[in-house]
Amino acid sequence: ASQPPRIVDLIGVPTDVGASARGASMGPEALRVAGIRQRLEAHDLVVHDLGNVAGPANPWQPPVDGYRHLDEVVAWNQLAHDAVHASLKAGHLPIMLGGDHCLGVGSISAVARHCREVGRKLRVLWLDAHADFNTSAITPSGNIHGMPVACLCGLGPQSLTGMSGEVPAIPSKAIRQIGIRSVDAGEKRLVHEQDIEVFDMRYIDEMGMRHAMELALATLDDRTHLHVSFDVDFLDPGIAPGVATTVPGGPTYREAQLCMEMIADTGRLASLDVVELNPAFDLRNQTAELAVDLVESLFGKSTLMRK
Ligand code: 4U7
Ligand code: MN
Ligand code: MN
Ligand code: MN
Repeated sequence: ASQPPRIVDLIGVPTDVGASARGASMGPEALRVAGIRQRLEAHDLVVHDLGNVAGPANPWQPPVDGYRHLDEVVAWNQLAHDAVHASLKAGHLPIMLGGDHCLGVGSISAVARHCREVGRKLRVLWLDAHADFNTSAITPSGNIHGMPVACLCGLGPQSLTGMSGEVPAIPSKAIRQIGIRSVDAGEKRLVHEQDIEVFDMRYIDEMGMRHAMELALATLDDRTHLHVSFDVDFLDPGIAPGVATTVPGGPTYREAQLCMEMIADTGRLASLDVVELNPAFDLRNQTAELAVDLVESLFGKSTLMRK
């Protein structure tokens, strides 16, 4: 069993082609301004800021056949896939700075490909207010940032489902969704059909974040690659206004910290997405600063020494 990588690669993917509100393209720079590099370096990590990948402009068109900007979404995801895969291949820990959540397809397809290549198991934690399980047939918006989990499970256009080299890229049983509180009607049926394990806000209300995370992190072993896909709208909008798709009733500051600290405690975190931060909706970069604070906790920040 290898030690978790200690070199972190920051990969900026500045696009909002998968959303209908503009502004997630400014996410990578807002996270840098909030000091993501310095905060990680304070934890004895070596940080390589690889800068931003460069993809096509947002054409700002209505959906066609249930997809808005499919060609541009594929292009950006291919760039994200290639950058994340190269980072993993180098033995580093990639942090993809989004960008909207359509990029989860490219990032996690790269993780899936890497896990196949090195014979690792995969666990994906999807921290989000939304299930992101729409397809072109059921989407209320056509926005592909509402579809990445379905694509990873093999439901979607071949240009996105096939990105890892296999369809589905990941088995649905590898996924745990946490914080969910907005699921569209057709989406709800698919999430049930695919048997995705969901710890929604009702579950967290009744059982607590601690119990939810204990179950979401159960059965990890030293062969497991743990990927976290952190959609910033996971957080309660009262503390995190800097997203385009706020849903009331999300985790508090303390609940979110506990979630991140329990992930850190596993020692298995091997790749991360920070997506959907939208500086156009933020107040003095406070949501970017909060996201950086929580990322720091994912790498072991806690008030007192525990071990
Ligand atoms: B995000 C939505 F209809 N479900 O598909 C959709 F409510 O990556 C929202 O989680 C999707 O921020 C939100 O457009 C995508 C909508
Ligand atoms: Mn290196
Ligand atoms: Mn999302
Ligand atoms: Mn969301």
